[in-house]
Amino acid sequence: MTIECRQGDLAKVAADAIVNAANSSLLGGAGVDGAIHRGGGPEILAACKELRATRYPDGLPAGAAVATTAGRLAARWVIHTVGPVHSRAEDRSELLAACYTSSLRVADELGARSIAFPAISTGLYAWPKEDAARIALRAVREATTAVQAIIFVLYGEDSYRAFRTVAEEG
Ligand code: AR6
Repeated sequence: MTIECRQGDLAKVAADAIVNAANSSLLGGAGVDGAIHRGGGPEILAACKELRATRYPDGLPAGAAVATTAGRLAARWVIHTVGPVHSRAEDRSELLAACYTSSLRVADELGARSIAFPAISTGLYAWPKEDAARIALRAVREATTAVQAIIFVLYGEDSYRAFRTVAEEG
């Protein structure tokens, strides 16, 4: 398995699956979520609404993951996961790690060989970037998966640097 960190817009990446940092409603939002729905078009939202009407009437819980079409995006599938909101009072690291492992499990079910992740929870959900990078990289390195290529697509220079620094620590 290869792990790559690159700077850019996740919505433009042509991996088999790209992972959306969604919220429990699955009905869209800002950040990566906004970019994915904008780029993919209404098919993604329609699939998310269907999921809410069937498997997830109460929404998708934090740490879980579910796939939909990627609509007009270059990827084949969007895997939606919900990161935890960062808390100083409570350690939610396990939930953040679970976003990565649950997404890889869904990717395996789909037969995806490449997957691209954003830095889940590091935007609106306020997780410190370097800590999030450590949790993300450990989770994917320790996962048992048939996925061959994992790409972290980092939006800003600071996120990219945080992931690069942690990746180089080994
Ligand atoms: N490509 C890659 N990374 C991006 C992009 C992009 N196009 N846009 C933003 N980022 P966030 P969260 C980075 O807020 O913290 C949404 O409203 C961003 O700079 O997208 O998990 C959802 O609906 C940051 O480093 O996700 C939820 O309500 C990282 O992606 C909530 O935000 C994650 O930022 C989820 O918050």
